[in-house]
Amino acid sequence: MPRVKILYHDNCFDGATSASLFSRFYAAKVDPTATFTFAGKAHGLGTIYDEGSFDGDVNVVVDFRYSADAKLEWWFDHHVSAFPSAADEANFKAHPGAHQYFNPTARSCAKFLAETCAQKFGWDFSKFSDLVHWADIIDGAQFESPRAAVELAEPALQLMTWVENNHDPALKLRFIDALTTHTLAEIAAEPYVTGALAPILKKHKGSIDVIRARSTYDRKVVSFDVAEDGLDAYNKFVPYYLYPECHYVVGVSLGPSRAKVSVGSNPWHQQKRTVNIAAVCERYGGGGHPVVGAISLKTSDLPRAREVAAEIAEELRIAALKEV
Ligand SMILES: [Mn+2]
Repeated sequence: MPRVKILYHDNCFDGATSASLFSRFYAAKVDPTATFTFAGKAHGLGTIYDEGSFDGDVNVVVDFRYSADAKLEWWFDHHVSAFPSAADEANFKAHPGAHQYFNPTARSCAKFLAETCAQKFGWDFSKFSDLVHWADIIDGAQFESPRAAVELAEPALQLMTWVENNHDPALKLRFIDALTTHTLAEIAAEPYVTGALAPILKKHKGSIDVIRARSTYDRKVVSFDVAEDGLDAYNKFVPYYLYPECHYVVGVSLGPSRAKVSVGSNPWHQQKRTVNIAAVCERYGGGGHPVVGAISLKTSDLPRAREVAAEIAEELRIAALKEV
C-alpha cells in the first residue's frame, strides 16, 4: 500500500481536477492498493517546496512548478513559468524523469494529464470527459461570453468560484474526491457548496460594483486598483464584462500576504493580442502564461506594485495601439 502524495495547484479548478484525475489514473493503471494524500500549493514568495514536501512513497506534482528533487517522480504542468530557475529548466531538459511531462501550449493541466495518461498508459478517462472538458474551458478561459464567465449559471463555473474561495482543508479533500465520483451538477447542489457559495455570490455581485468604480479605460487597456477595498479574490473576467472592447487588463490587489499585480488579455479578442504577458511579468519577477500573468510583492511593497502596474499598463496601451 504505497502512500502517493499529490501536490497540486491550490484554489484552482484545474489544480483540483488534475489531482483528482491523477489519483484515479494511478489506482487504475499503476497500483490499485495505493493510498493518496493531497497538499495544495500556492504561488508566492520564498521557497517553493519546503523540506519534507516530497515525503510520500511516491511523490507527484500536478499543475504546479517543477522541482529537480530526485524524490519527485510524477510531474505534469503547462505553466510557461514552470521552472523556478534556469538551472531547473536545464536539469529537466537534460534529465527528464520517466514520468515527468511538460507542455506549455496545453490550455489546462487536466486535459494534458488525461490525454498523456491515455496515450502512454492506455488509461480510459471517458467517464471523466465532462470534467476534463470544463477544466479545459475554465483554465483556458474559453467561456462563450464575458456574461457566461461572470453570471456563473453553469455548475462548473459555480464550482470554479467555490474552489477559488474555499480555505477549509477538509472540504478541499472532499471536493477533490467528489470531482471524479459525482457529476458537476451534483457537486454544485451539495449543501457544503451552496451554503458557502451564497455569500460568495453576493460578494461577487458587490465586487462587480467595486471594480466598476475603481477601473479606468484608456486606449484599450483597463486599469483597476482594489487594494483599498479589501477585495483579494474576485472573478478575473469582471473587467471584460464591464469593458468588452478592451484588449488588456492590469489590476492591483492586496491580500493578507501579498500585494499583487494581475495582468490579462481579453479572452474574447485573443486574435488581437501581440504581447506575451508571461514575458512582461517575468521582467518584474512574476510569471504566468502568454495570455495572463501576475506579479506578487510583499504587502509593504504596495506602492511598488502600483508603480509596476502603471508601467505595464502604459506598455500595453502602446502595444494595443498597433492592434486592430
Ligand atoms: Mn492549470
